Amino acid sequence: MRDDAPAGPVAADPAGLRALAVATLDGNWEHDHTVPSRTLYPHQWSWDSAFIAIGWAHVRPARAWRELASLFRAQWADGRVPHIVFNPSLRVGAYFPGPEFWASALAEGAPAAATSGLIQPPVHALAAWLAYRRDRSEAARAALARLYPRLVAQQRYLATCRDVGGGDLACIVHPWESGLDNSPAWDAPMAAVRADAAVMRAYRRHDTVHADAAHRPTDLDYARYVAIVASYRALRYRDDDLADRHPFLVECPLLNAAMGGAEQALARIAAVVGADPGPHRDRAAAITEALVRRLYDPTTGLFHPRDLRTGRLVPARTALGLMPLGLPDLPARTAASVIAEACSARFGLAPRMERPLPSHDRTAPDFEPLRYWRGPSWLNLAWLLHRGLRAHGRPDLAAGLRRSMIGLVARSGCHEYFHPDTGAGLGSPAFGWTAALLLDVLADP
Ligand code: 2M8
Repeated sequence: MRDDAPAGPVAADPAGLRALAVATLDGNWEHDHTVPSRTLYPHQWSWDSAFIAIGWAHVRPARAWRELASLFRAQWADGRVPHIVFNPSLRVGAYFPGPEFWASALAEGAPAAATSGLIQPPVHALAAWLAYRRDRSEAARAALARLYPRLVAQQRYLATCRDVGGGDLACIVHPWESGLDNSPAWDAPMAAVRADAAVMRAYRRHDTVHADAAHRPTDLDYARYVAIVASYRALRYRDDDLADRHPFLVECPLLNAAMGGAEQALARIAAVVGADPGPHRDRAAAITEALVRRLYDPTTGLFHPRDLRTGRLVPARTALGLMPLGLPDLPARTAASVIAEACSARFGLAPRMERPLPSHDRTAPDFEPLRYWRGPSWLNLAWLLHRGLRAHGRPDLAAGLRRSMIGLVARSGCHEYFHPDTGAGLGSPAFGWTAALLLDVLADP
């Protein structure tokens, strides 16, 4: 089956949209978690589960807690939350790279379940907090209390094992850890990874069976993805020697903004479960300070990834650079410059948006409107920016973004991503976080 966009509007009113989103989530529910997509991503993904839990909290709150609990059952002893938890009942080859490629069982401290060895942005504490805000039942409080130490361990892993640059930020060791796999943000650091596209002849890519190859990362991208995993796997996914032995080490603005946001959420959660919020507030402030110090470029008015191999900021202006706006304690002048960039022709944010938010600078020569994270619009990026705009006193822009998100799904359905000019649906047609985050914005006018 190929994923083609529907021809006309799929739902015209909020009730119809809500029904579509709930049906999408129900269709992707799999005993204790929700798959991002039945075709492209049939296992459990880390940050997808967090976004999806936010949606479940609106309609079937018990599933929000099961979703997060099942993910954190696969947490490693060192605190890392794996970016994929494999469903053992699926056939070999249901996804590439599958469990046999990752070989997580060889690593010390890996869980019984087969998982990847990578992480994704830690949006889970925020998800848990938002789920609790909607469902303050005794069962929810108990679930939150069980999650709290695991969320704290997740943060500790990032703040210690992943602070390779020594600047109080976490680094990613693979583009997959950013969640924006083939963003132009990774082109420069990826160019240093030695690989040959011909390597992919030895493997069978699963994504291009279900989606148009022109809408996905290239074979050369995949050859490098495979090479970077092979490097980390050879270290048994240990982080001690990364600086000397690993080819890809980058501080990502989105991942670190999520880490700061997680401390803000943990401070609130701590107050509910009888723990001390103070250390979380202190760490949140330290992360915001480090983000501004290390990743903000006053000449572009945006945040940029820092490549630890060269010590330099990556010049590409991508939507990643807008994401620290989600931190409420971002200095007002920094927030104002990020908002100005978001409103520029590059990203087109406005109270009445003509086109949806792109994932990359529209004016850049390497902007590709169809190719995955190199231009298309994604609901999770819009949702994160929407929160930031509200936190920084721009309800007018937040409302414009909200309308644009709803308009995308009304036109094309719960697609994975959307054409940034026409809004046509791309990728998987029944995608979990699109449905979940739509439920969230519909519920909160
Ligand atoms: C995409 O990433 C996976 C690898 O992790 C893939 O391309 O196969 C990304 O969009 C990522 O952000 C997302 O979590 C995942 C599942 O939806 O798919």
